[in-house]
Amino acid sequence: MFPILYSFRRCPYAIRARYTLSLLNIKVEIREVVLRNKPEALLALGGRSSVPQMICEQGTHYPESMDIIRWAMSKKQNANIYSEQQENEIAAWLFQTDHRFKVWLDKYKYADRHPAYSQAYYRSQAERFLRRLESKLSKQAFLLGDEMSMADVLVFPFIRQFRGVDNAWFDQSQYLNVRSWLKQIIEDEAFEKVMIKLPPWQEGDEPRYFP
Ligand SMILES: N[C@@H](CCC(=O)N[C@@H](CS)C(=O)NCC(=O)O)C(=O)O
Repeated sequence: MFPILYSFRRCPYAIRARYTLSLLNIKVEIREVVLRNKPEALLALGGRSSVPQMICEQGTHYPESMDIIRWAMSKKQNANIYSEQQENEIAAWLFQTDHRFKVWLDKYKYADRHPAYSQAYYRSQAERFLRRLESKLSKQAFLLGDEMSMADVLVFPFIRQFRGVDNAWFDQSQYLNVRSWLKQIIEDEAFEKVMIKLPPWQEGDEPRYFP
């Protein structure tokens, strides 16, 4: 039996979890969820009903993307290769992404639901994080240095989502280094594997495995 991963293809949190599992080659049973029609088996896990979530054979429940990622990294000793300072940097990028940038990203994406300000205003707020990324990526190829690291994996799905709100705006924006960083990651074969299309899971389906 493999752990069961409830996932949603386009969800940035699920993408970061799948990317990590794929990178570390940790096999799970994958169940594609339709958010407006969540399966009973996911709701029955209790607590939050967001994706991604993972449940192991022994019943251990991993209710958030970072729980899944930490579990995956703990399974592969050589994945824990970061110094204390790098761990701190990863934690800072994670915090900025999940608790600062994401707030503005959602308002930018769903500006019609937040009529207090214009879409351009929400984008300009989100751009504070883009400037931070741009500054870092103008000095080095990836967030921790010249190689891709967990920091990039945690952040890039959200920049991809930001780009998707208005591709044309992003692709001509001043954030040249952020643009090429994102392009490099999403045009790589590793990302293609993570974005494989699956039909929605239904009770009784034959298991599908990932990666
Ligand atoms: N903090 C969670 C957030 C996950 C999340 O918000 N996922 C979204 C999809 S991108 C979701 O499931 N939304 C539907 C819901 O919350 O019911 C994590 O890191 O896994």
